[in-house]
Amino acid sequence: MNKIYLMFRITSFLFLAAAMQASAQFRISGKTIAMDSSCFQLTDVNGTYEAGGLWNTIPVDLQNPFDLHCQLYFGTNDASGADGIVFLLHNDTANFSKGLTKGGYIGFSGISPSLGVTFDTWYNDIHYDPANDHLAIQRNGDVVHGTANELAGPVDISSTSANVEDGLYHQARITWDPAAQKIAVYVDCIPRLSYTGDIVSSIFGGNSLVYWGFTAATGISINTQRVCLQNISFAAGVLRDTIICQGQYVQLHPATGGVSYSWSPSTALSNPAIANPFAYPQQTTKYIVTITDSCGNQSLDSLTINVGNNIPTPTITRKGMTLYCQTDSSYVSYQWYNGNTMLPGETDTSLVISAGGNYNVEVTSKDGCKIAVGINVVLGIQQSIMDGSVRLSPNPASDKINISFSLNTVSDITLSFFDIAGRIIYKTDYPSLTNHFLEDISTASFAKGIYLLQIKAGGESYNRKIVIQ
Ligand SMILES: [Ca+2]
Ligand SMILES: [Ca+2]
Repeated sequence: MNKIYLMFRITSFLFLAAAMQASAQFRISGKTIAMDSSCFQLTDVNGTYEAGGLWNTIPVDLQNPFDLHCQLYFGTNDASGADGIVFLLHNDTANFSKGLTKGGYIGFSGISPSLGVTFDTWYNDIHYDPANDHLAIQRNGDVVHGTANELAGPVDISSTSANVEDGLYHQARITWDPAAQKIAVYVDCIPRLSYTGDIVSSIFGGNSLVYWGFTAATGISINTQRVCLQNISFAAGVLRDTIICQGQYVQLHPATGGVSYSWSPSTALSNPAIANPFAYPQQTTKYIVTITDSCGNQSLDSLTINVGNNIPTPTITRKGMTLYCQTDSSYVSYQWYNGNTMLPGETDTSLVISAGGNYNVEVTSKDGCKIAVGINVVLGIQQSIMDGSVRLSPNPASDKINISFSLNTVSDITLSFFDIAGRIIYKTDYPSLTNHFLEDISTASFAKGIYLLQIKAGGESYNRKIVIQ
């Protein structure tokens, strides 16, 4: 499934889901050195009987296709050059650090179960090697030709030359089609060899999860041997239609099989020239990608991003210390946040708070579209009430009453006294007060009885019963 990365706006912050593309993980063994992030030297020309391994540590599933493009360098020694490079599939992480076989075993022998595409540049008569630099598909580390472990080949590595130890990088491509159960090998853009068979069952005991890597070795004869990885796809290589919501974006499942990509239309894409750009169309859009492989061949793939209906933005209202999210028939769930910290279990339409702060609620529609809004709660007098710091003294009172409370923000204060019939009998405004309210209010003219004191501050009001005696 495509991963959908959702973007939604909140009053005071923005969620940008970090879209991490899993980068290939490699381990090296033996004589291998990393030349850069994609090129590895497996053996060098200075030592006899050496071997090197390059191991990808992320399991891949042979139920999915793969398409690997790389360049192989076999060195410059022909008559005195050896021994070759093997691409292999295996299923044991112990192979990452295992000692590798050398000479004509090319690091492949001893790794079993396995499937190897063996690029062999040295004639070993005991292996029944052809004289030319040759290629075969062999299993379980067996480099001998003509055995039951030889699945295909041998054929010449190059369709045009008996020798590939020519100081040139040779384009190699290895593909797996799980529907056809076919592995195919191309060299210098020419199909060279293929094998059709149920390798998951016949080699890997029915478990389709495997690892891939390369080995190489030298013997008495030696060469510098390298592999440069170009484009690798070990995943379902079919673009799929997807749905996003308005204002959101999606990282496209990578187009595969190419060394370059060109998306059309190029609009609403983070980069129309990469395999997996982010797309943020505002309306439903069909994208077509032109894929150019390492041999210059072009193919097309496409997908449609359906942009779902917008959902209405809710509003948050506050009554006292409770926040209420507006409801709507399109909302199916709610999640409250304090700042950007999710509040576990706070999935009702309302939230009881105990302190000021920036509160957000994210609502989700039935098709998974999300939108979030926030409210910044600055507690003034209400917080004083919560704190118990509104003081009325004395109460009951006679000729005066002292009123005090704290303010968290500049507020316009209005004090009002209502009699029991609801008539206002006293009212005073105190504009733009800060910090603290402290006043003696004369009640000498009040008739004895029960009154309601109302304190209004910053749009909030607080009522308290006062007795004059
Ligand atoms: Ca050989
Ligand atoms: Ca040769």
